[in-house]
Parts: sequence; structure tokens; C-alpha cells
Amino acid sequence: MAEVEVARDGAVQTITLNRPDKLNAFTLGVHEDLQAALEEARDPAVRAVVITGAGRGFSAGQDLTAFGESGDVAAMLRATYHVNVLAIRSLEKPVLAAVNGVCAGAGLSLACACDIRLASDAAFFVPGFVGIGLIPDSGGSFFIQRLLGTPRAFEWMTSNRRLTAAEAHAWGLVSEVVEADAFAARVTERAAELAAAPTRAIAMTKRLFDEAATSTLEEQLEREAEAQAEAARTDDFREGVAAFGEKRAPEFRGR
Ligand code: LHQ
Repeated sequence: MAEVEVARDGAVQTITLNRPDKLNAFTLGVHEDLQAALEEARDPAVRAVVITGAGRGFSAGQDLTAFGESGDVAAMLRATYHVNVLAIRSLEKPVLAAVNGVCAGAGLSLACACDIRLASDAAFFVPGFVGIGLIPDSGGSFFIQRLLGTPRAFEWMTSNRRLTAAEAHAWGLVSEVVEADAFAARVTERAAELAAAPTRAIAMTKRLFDEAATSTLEEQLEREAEAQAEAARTDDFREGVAAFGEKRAPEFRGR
């Protein structure tokens, strides 16, 4: 079995981290396969991406038994986690983290690099890093600070406290918690909704929000104007306005 499985259902690509015995902890092989899967997700026919885990884990982060694969930690991070986190952010379509179970360390960072997080009620969230004397890497210090705000992010990431799915929802870390039995069906439904959305507008919204983190209002207004001009040239905009006039649901094609 591959350590990362890729499946396509219509316009949805599902990427499953697949080392269930090790809670889908990351090895070099997992990084390489994830990189290939994210490259495949650039296909314009893919309009929504789901990242999830096999078994009872989403991911427990770095495989601590494979830590010795490279002596140079910074170089290892740059060559592996950084590439995949940046690939998720630059993907011009929504990426949904379907957090089916345990989510820790760089697995938590990866989930937080995604655009939307849905959690099973069987999931729980653990910083991990501080438990072994490390700092939140793989974008953890960036995304978790933005999602939770500095006081809460700092308190949590320095405590290593387990957060239940319900607590993660109350904090805004995940947008929805679903009973474990109904989780797969809900993920399929949510991913299909995203894949049927106006993909170009969603991609531009994703980029605008990322840029807003470091922009002035003036810069952002200008970016919005340029992006809106582009969105207004899409077939999906024409379809949206036509459907509105005809009092029917729009059929967006992602172009
Ligand atoms: C694991 C792991 C794991 C290997 C569970 N590795 N086997 C760091 C270093 C440098 C550069 C790159 O970046 C990073 C980033 C990081 O991600 S650092 C943080 C690494 N992650 C952790 O420290 C979490 C370690 N794991 C845990 O604390 C627990 O396993 C959690 C809280 C995630 C889950 O606890 P349980 O539900 O009680 O499961 P378990 O501990 O029994 O784990 C099940 C199996 O998975 C077990 O194997 P075994 O053969 O005994 O059944 C674990 O050894 C294995 N496993 N995490 N990261």
C-alpha cells in the first residue's frame, strides 16, 4: 500500500496519508508522495482537494523514529514540509483538511495550512512540539497564531494540552464537528459543494486573504479591484448573473 493514497471523484481529489499504524507520522517517503499528490491537484479538472488520514489519526507529525534521516533539521524542513505547505497555499482551489482523528505536531501545522478544517468528534489536537522541546514549525507559528490570536495560540502551543474537537470548534480552529459515523459522508458532501463553486473566485479569495495578512488597506483595495476585474471576466460570473435573473441555481464550471 502507498504511504499516500490519491483518489479522484469527479472534480474532487482526495489525498489520504496512509501510515495508520504510526498515526500517519511523516517520513521522507510521505513528504515525497504528498508533494506528487499536490502537484497532481494542480490539474484544472480538480476543483477541490481533501487531505485526510487513514485509521484513527490525521497525522501525529514528524515520525520521531525517522528523525535521524537527516542531520540538518533546517535543511530537512525546507526540503519537505515547506514545499508542501507552500504548495497548499499556492493551489488555486480550496483545500479541505478532513481531520478524522489525532492531529499533532507538524500534522496540526499541515491541517492549519489548509483553507477549511472539518473535524470528526473522534479527533483531538495536540501541539506535540513543546512536548519534545521543539518550536511549532511547518507554518505552525504562522497559521495557528492567525487562527487563534497570539494569547491563545501561545498559551496552547506552550502547554501541549490536548484539545477535543468540540474545544477546537469553540476556538474557531475547525469550522464544523461531525459524529465519527457520519464524518466521511459529510466530507464528501462539503467537498462536492466546494467543487461546484466558482473556482476562480474562490482561488482569488484565497490569495487575497493570504496577501491581506501583510498588506496595507490601500494595497488590498487595489488587489481587490484587479481580482474583481478578472472575476467579472469569467464564465462563472456570467452564469451567476444569468441564474439570478432566471431564478435558478447557478451551474458554475470553474472558469
Ligand atoms: C508515532 C508518532 C510519531 C512515530 C505516534 N512518530 N511514531 C520535528 C522534528 C524535526 C523536524 C521536522 O519537524 C518536526 C515536526 C514535528 O511534528 S515535532 C512533533 C512530533 N510529534 C509528536 O511529538 C507527537 C508524538 N505522539 C504523541 O504524542 C502521541 O502518539 C499522540 C498524542 C499523537 C497520540 O497518542 P495516542 O492516541 O495515545 O497514540 P500512541 O501514542 O499509542 O501512538 C500509536 C502508535 O503511533 C504508537 O506506535 P506503537 O508501535 O507503539 O503502537 C506510537 O509510537 C506511534 N506514533 N506518534 N510522531
